[in-house]
Amino acid sequence: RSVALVGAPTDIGAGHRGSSMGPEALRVANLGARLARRGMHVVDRGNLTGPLNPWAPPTDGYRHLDEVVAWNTAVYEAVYAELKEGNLPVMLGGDHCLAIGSITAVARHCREKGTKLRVIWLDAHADFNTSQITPSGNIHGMPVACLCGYGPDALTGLGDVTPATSPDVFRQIGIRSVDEGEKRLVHEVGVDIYDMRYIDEIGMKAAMEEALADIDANTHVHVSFDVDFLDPSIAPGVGTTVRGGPNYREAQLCMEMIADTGRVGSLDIVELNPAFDKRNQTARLAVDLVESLFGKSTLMR
Ligand code: DIR
Ligand code: MN
Ligand code: MN
Ligand code: MN
Repeated sequence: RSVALVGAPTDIGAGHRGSSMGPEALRVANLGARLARRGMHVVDRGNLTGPLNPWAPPTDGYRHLDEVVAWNTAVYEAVYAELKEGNLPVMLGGDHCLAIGSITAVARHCREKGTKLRVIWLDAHADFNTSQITPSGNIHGMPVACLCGYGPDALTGLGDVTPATSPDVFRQIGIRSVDEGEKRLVHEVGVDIYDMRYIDEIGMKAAMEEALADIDANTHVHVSFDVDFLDPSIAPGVGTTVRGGPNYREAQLCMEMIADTGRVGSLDIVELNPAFDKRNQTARLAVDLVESLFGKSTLMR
């Protein structure tokens, strides 16, 4: 079993340019070598290709819909191919719209294997906007909605089954910025959201225990790691910083507890934007946390 790094260098779904440089920043921060040092067999598949960013205004509530579909089709096919080969895909974004493709692929893999899917969505944002309620038209604010069937046919129907998933699959951690219409929708559909107030009150440990409850030997855990999950004081290299996120130790504990399930089967690392970073520190922090997600700990191994 290999870890397969799949780069998706685009900022097509974002409101700032620059997350297209994310895959290379993660490579420069030694992601591959760090995972190899953990005893994992790592293969770097290089980067997928797709349309350039036309930097156009939204039409009918979507910016760059055709280009987002093209990139997600490429991600879907690449991630599905890795899972089919028995590999653990790590999608290097790119902006968070790419999770539509990767999680649609993971959902198909789980259906074919008869495995239960659990998505741990680490983010400052709920990413549950639709074309009707989005304040921006940016599709990186819509992937969870699309995966649950709320979105354009071209994105909700990427895979073999539509919708690819349902809200009960998701556990969202670190949330602290949800738009007005989005608030109504996440309540209506019942997304399980561990927002920062909840984490402040009960602590990261208890929150993660709840979010990871009933993961069993037959569960595939997909982690979708939006780097803006982290507090901007430690992770400035993202387009949409929101203050009040998890600090370094809280983020480490979160990753370590996910690792302890032993069920991580796929990962997205998204929204890293080197144009906002300083000395690649946010990429290096993301790599540090991903090592923990794959089992690095202070005293063991
Ligand atoms: C905002 C920003 N909710 C939007 N979303 C972001 O435009 O829909 N998601 N940055 O990661
Ligand atoms: Mn996001
Ligand atoms: Mn975000
Ligand atoms: Mn699997």
